[in-house]
Amino acid sequence: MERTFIAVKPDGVQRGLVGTILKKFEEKGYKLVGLKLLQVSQELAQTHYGEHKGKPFFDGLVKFITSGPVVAFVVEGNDVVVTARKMIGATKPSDSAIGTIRGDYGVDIGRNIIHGSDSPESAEREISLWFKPEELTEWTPTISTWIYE
Ligand code: DAT
Ligand code: MG
Repeated sequence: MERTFIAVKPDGVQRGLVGTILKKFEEKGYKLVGLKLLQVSQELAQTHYGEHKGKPFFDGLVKFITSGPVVAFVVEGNDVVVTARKMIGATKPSDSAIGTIRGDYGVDIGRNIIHGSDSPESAEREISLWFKPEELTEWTPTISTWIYE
């Protein structure tokens, strides 16, 4: 089973979208294995977005992600990395299909509500960056046999 890292960014938390977003992942059938609300440090923000260091939007991105609480979570399921990205939508909200999280709730690329890992390798890196192993919980949802054949 694959896992991915999701974060509701400060704009999503401020706008009261945490429950709505969690509900989408729960209703899809993915298993929640880690969840926390935190104030992101400069160091965590810069490491998390390390691939964008040097780009014109980097400083603003770090300032934004550290500007208020973030809700970080890990979900598990078949092909969850690529499917979560589809649920999230394109980086630029105006390119995101209606029905996706960014397509439904976002307007500006710099306030696009949510982060999701872009590959299984990124997911592994981001999960271990944001969560200690003991913060992730192994459990079997009783509905598993109605989600998977
Ligand atoms: P994604 O979050 O879809 O993986 P990304 O990794 O390319 O997108 O960029 C990380 C975040 O940085 C993105 O969610 C919003 C911000 N960002 C990206 N490109 C930007 C741009 N051209 N101007 C402003 N912010 C940008
Ligand atoms: Mg990215």
